[in-house]
Amino acid sequence: MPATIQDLSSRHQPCSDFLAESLPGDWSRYKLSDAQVRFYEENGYLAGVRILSDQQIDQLRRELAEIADPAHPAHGLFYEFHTNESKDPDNVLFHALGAWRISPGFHDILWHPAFVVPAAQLLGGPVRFWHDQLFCKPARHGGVVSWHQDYSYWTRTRPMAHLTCWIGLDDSTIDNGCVYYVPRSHLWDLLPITGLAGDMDAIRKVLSDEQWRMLNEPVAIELKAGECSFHHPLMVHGSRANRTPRPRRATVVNVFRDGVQSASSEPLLDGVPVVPAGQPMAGQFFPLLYDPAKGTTATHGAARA
Ligand SMILES: O=C(O)CCC(=O)C(=O)O
Repeated sequence: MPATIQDLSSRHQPCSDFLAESLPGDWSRYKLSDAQVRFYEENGYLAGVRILSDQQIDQLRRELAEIADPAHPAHGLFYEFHTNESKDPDNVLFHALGAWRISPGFHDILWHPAFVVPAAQLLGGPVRFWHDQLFCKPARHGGVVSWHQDYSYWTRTRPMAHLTCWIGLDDSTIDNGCVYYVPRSHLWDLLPITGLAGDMDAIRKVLSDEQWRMLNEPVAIELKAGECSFHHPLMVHGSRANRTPRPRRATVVNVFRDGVQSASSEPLLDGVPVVPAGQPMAGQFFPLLYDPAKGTTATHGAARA
């Protein structure tokens, strides 16, 4: 790595002024209502929670444009980088893991109180970082994300106490390929991996007739840029193609409740040292983001929930 490249994974607190307008004040303003928490528990998802200001959206769009270029000097810090996960040029899905190591906005968003406070409520405890993802569909030839459960990809971390937060960097609509959820599918058993791009319905072969019927009655999660949806690790979700003249860009933050352990003696992410099976997930790559019992992580000082 050239000397000038900083790996931001060594910084376990906000490292820029990205959150300057979000941290001060009483964090209880970020709390979900009891009705929202109940909705999540019953349906496996919760949509329409605002995370980002217009200024923060603009900053993330600018940083995304820079880091999506494979010639970016810190490109090697991505855990995974797929300019097109589908390989089909008419159905492009840009998908990358590890932006938090590279650019300040994607780093600091992990500590955003509008994210960590609700996440702690939905997880029922302290929030530890797992990894981030970028999911971007270009205008006109954006591809699908096939129906899947996130935890199918995460069985190497246990117990299942995980949560996903999907944050739009554009308005997402039915036309430009918004996420769809299958309400209450978080009550299904774990399904095997059937693929993430290309064939939207590849999951069909592992579903019962009743599950297939439910899958054909999904809910479209249309969101304004800067809003998020949270979903359970067993929630079946996917998204359709983008044929509009507008891109559909999103950043995703995956977390788990503190105390989740490694269940593998292989590296959990590319380039990350092994966390031996049975050891709690922790260390440079898996920072504790927020502990509701303490009101905040130490470095947030006065900004208490
Ligand atoms: O962005 C999308 O369309 C899908 C995102 C997704 O699969 C996820 O957030 O787990």
